[in-house]
Amino acid sequence: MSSKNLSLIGVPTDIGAGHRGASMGPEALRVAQIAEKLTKLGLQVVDRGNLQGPFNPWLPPVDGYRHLAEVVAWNTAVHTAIYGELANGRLPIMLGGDHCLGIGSISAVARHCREQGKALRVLWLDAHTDFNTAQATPSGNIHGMPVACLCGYGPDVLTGIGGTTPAVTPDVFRQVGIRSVDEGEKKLVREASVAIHDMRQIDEIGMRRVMERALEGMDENTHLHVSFDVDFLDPSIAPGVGTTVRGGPNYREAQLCMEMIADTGALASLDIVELNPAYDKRNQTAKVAVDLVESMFGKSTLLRG
Ligand code: 4U7
Ligand code: MN
Ligand code: MN
Ligand code: MN
Repeated sequence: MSSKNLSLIGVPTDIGAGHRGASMGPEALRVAQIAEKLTKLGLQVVDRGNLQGPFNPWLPPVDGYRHLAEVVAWNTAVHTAIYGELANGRLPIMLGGDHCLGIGSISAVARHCREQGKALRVLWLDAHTDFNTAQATPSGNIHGMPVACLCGYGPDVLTGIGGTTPAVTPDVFRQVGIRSVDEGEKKLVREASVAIHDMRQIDEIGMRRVMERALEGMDENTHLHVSFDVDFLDPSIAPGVGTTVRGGPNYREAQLCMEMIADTGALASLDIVELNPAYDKRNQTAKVAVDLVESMFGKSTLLRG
């Protein structure tokens, strides 16, 4: 691992989502003892508390975007915070918040990699490709658009966060767990040649070979960023999300996915997003997410050492 000094950054907002409640995600992860559990693995963990931003006014979309100005404000704060942690040689873990915040965090990671001459790989664990545009979106919710925005398809105020447009090229992404892509979005991901490892591929060749492919071609110079949308998981183990899609990875498949991330030794930044405690029962989804994050940082690998 390039750094064992972890910084937790809470981003309590549901500004880009279609259901309220992801704003409670950071606290639910803390209640599930994310800091304590990572500390037990021998990592140095500092909780930076929460970022601040505008309230969710809960208005309808305007010109294809809901809450665009507020989404810009939150993502600008995220970009600054994540960039600062990386510049200090630390490993930032963003506790979301909805997935629109990936624009701020990944643009910061990309900027850091450019400055350090590092290669970037983004592992996007999600039921959705999040590649909608104002024209393609069925909802106007910006949590369905972060990958497109990062690749330069979106409003200038979002594609320009971090100073360079586009922040990344589509070839940095490997998407795993995909099982819900909108009609217009399908055309866009195909045109951009995003590498998608969908659920059918997991069914056909198994999580092990899917992850081998998704992690292929990385070296000592690669910064691995994981963007973990909790709706990646099957709703039977993770009901606490706003946008459940059945047929996701089960507990063992998800564990293997995380263990293989740990084995790369390249994990250098992480988003945990879309956790929605309003849909959860007894914080079980936060607990599963923390359990999986422990594996991502080597918990199960230690047993094999
Ligand atoms: B998430 C959706 F229409 N595609 O754009 C949309 F199905 O960050 C859902 O992956 C987006 O949870 C889900 O609204 C965004 C919908
Ligand atoms: Mn997502
Ligand atoms: Mn999703
Ligand atoms: Mn979602």
